[in-house]
Amino acid sequence: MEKKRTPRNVTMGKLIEVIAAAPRILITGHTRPDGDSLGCMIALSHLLTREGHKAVGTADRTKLGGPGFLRGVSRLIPPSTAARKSFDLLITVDCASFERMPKPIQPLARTVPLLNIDHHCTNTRFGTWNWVEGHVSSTAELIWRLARKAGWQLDSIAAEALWVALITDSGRFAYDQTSPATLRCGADLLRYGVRTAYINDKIYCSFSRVTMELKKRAFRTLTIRNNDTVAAVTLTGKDFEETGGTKADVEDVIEIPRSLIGNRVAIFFYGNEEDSAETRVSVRTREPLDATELVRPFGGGGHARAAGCTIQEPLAQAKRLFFKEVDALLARDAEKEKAESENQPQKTEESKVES
Ligand SMILES: [Mn+2]
Repeated sequence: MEKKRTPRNVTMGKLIEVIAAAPRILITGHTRPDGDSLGCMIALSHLLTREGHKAVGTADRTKLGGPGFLRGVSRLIPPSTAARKSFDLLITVDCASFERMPKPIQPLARTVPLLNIDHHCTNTRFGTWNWVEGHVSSTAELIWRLARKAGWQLDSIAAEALWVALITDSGRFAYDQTSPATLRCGADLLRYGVRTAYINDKIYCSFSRVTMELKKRAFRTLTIRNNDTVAAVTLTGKDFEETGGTKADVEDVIEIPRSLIGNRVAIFFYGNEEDSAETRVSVRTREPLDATELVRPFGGGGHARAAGCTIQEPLAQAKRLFFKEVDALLARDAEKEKAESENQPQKTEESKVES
């Protein structure tokens, strides 16, 4: 049976009514949940349980990273387990599309009424009811507003989960979408005994010695080109062998080249010097440079600012090929900029004449 879709945002009153009428509620974030997704899942399932619902969140607990310390994580059930249970309502939090839901949950989402709460402007409004606010810092802000409106009593478990969601998605209150409302939300959460310094350590100062060793090695390989606009770090199979680490231990290693003043293209190469197997490349760009243009010649993909590919060449040759693409992209961008600046003075000239 095709479910009725409402493209517009549901009212807060209707939303509370839908939740109140559902005894058994499953809450899911996106696959491989980040801090916002996980924090909202934990907070909402905890609050609704306290309100007398049978509410449970779902995530693969073995892959939670930093926010995995949150109290309430132990109550999460794996998606494959959730898929075998019956629910009256499915709530997605911080999940921009149907496909972003954990795969095992998707069949369930086709039959159970679905409430979609999110802050991604790209959200496809796949819910039976949708509450999507693209300009808000985090889904946590929406869950907090909902809790306030519904009169659900916050406690330290819910507040810490929402705090983690809020600080991770707002970049500790620093990204563009941080608003007075974001800070009001944070201020309110602090009334419930949030351990701010402890959480900061858990999320931002929690690198293992393996990670530190790998980053140290990555720093030594830092290469800077094109007047500081291009920077790259490299790790080899030998680095991982000798440290006993994996790529998961250096997920943010690309922040090393990316944090150089003036950086426009940051690259992480992972391959081997000698054998001709393959080289993995991760790349981050800054506006307006399109990272997918860099990886497309090698069959890679991703987003406009973050992409990756595998080059079927040993490290040195792969680097040569990739830097050629980078140079070409920068040249195209310079051309575009030149063309625009040539148009610009003409316009102002004209407007001067007019006025
Ligand atoms: Mn989010």
